[in-house]
Amino acid sequence: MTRLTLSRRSFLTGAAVASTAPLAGCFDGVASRDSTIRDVLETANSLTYRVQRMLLGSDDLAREYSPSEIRQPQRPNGTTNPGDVDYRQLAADNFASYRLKISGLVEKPAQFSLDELRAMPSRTQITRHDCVEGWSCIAKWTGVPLAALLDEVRPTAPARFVVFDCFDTMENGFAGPIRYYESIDLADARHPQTILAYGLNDQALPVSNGAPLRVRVERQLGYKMAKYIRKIALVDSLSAYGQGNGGYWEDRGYEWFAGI
Ligand SMILES: Nc1nc2c(c(=O)[nH]1)N[C@H]1C(S)=C(S)[C@@H](COP(=O)(O)O)O[C@H]1N2
Ligand SMILES: [Mo]
Repeated sequence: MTRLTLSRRSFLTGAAVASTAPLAGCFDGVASRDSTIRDVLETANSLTYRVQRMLLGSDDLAREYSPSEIRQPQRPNGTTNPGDVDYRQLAADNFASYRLKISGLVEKPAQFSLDELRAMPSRTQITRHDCVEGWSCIAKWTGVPLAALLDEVRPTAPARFVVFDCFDTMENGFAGPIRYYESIDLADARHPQTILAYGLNDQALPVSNGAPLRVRVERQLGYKMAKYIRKIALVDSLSAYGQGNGGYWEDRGYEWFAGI
């Protein structure tokens, strides 16, 4: 039981205290070069998906903060300006011709413009984003609950995962550039705080933070929160994507279930 109480969130908070950084700030560089903290984080990674699921309960909410606790802009990380040609064209007209396509194991595949998404019921939440590198930011996110979109497209019985396909590519290898992608299970997809965000701190979501649409999965680490969402698919297996581990970073060794 002791082991289970060692959540990644408490490690991150501990790291912040140790470095005397303000508790609610962006802890830039706190852990990125500290191998001890890094090792501890990787130990926390070994908590299994099933154990974390049991502990979390399906609808427990991540902590939400007050506006006064937003102390700085959300620190852009990873890709901050995709070079993809289609993306550049969409960005040039402020994403007016962007369409979010949802397909795969659904009864009613559909696509949504940004205006349509903005017209749907929205949710705003002030939450803390924890990056595996050891920094955190508190920010206010506004978007459409993913559950509402799932209700529209109606996943079929075999659907187990939601896969987010992104516009940005991460590196050039022999096989060409690799697109960022991520995935979550339906329990997280339907969680009340899981939103496709188009707003950040009362402004339109900036390109550096994932415009036009990025997912918030508040009970998991930052790398789960795909930015620059190109399309979404409902699937029964993750094997067809990348190396089959469910995400760009998962294919490079990170845990698929990155519970905090
Ligand atoms: N498409 C895409 N999504 C991404 C990334 C990325 O490089 N590309 N980086 C991830 C990581 S590691 C983090 S910490 C967050 C950073 O989000 P931010 O730039 O809004 O802070 O986005 C995540 N989602
Ligand atoms: Mo991250």
